[in-house]
Amino acid sequence: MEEEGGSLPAKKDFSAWYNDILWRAEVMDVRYPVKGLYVWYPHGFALRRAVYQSLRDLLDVDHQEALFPLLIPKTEFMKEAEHIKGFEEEVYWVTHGGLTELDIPLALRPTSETAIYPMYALWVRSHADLPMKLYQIVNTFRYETKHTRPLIRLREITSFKEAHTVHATWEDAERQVEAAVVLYRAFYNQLCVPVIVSRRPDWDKFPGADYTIATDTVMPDGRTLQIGTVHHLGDHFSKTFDITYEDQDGDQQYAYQACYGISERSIAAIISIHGDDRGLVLPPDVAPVQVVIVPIIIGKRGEEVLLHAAACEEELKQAGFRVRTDSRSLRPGAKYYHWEMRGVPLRIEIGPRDIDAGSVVSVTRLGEKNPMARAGLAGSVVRMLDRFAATLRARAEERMKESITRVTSMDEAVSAIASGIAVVQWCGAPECAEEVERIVDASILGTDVRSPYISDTGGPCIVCGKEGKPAILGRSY
Ligand code: A5A
Ligand code: ZN
Repeated sequence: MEEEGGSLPAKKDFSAWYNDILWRAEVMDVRYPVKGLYVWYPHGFALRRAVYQSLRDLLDVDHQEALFPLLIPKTEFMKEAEHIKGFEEEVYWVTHGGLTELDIPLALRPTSETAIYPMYALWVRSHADLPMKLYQIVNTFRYETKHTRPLIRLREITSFKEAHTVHATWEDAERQVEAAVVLYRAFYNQLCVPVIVSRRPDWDKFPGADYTIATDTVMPDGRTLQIGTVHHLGDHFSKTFDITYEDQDGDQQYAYQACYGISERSIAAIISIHGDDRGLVLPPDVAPVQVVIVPIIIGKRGEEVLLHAAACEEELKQAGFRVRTDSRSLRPGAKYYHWEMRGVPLRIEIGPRDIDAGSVVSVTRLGEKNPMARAGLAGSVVRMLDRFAATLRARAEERMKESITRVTSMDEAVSAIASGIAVVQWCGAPECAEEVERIVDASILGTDVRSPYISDTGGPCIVCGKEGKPAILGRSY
């Protein structure tokens, strides 16, 4: 067994488990000698590729992929006042080319509004050009001062998907915000990761936005993780960058914009929410290996077993599965351990007795073991993986539900936040937010909460007693 470095800590010690699983399952190597920068191992990168393929497929329905430069001239970066205020402490600057000081310093993009919008000013001409919906998947750099963590808080975000859309009216941009929320829900549904959608308080919105809608999930330790945001930018940037279009009457109008982003936090969520004491548990849609075939070579019928395994592999490949046969000369137990750690949803074991019985043995990553008829194998695997995904989804959904508690007192809020999200009534006043945040040592994450578990039942603000609305409170990563 691969036990050189001891074994994976139990998941109930989440922080130790998370740090350990990243290298044991060969997702990330954290030994790169720059803080906040990490290295994708091939297995992690294959997972990333599948996750981002699923995101691309969803976006490509009505967006187009493009690619803008990494470097942004200071003169462009400094144009939008709110945006600068929000990001100035996080920007890395390139000041020299070799030994020569640059006339205009260049920012490493922390996000690409100020790289993209000067070009949009050139590209958007008339109402016929709208809506314009582009996205790119790039690396961005943020000099984060909070504790950095692999996949969660990075200084180089390697997998930043940012979409930037342009519309004729504020209402059109608002509809796009809603469409983006639907898209992110579909994305996280494929990852079997439950999300809670809410509107960030004004002081927490994206720098330069009218408002921000966020999707959060709850991690096993009860802390929340923001795994996607959608921003209505109003006309703030179009006025700054002069993005105008000619309307039907021939008049020049400022455009309205939206933007929305997702990072490799989506992968942190998959790992954290589904993984267990034995390693990763990957949703079938994005598992780099969906089915692993383990030939059980005992006695004299080794050749025959390998031939059967190869035939199964071929059949499953033809059916479109990502499948591997592990014919290394290791004990079956060592192979099971290896592929369980890496999260493979389904294992198929084939030995001489299975051949005689016209069947194989299937074992899901959740430990469900069944004989499966050799005939019609691909169809059985489809059904098994569908059921597996449904179970993952239901299990995660149930935990999410359990981690949300409606409370009416500060004491209740404190205990709810220890294991998840507290829902309080809040009047909307910043003073009341400050007060409750101070007492319970957590943040108001959002209002206008969209979750089947949280309804607006009315009631007084937890601080001042005036009529309030539900707000979610939690400690976030
Ligand atoms: N231009 C818009 C889309 C934007 O930059 N929005 S954002 O700042 O909210 O980032 C989008 C998403 O990227 C966030 O919701 C969060 O999930 C992720 N993200 C932000 N900073 C990150 C960091 N330092 N490391 C990893 N992911 C990060
Ligand atoms: Zn109040």
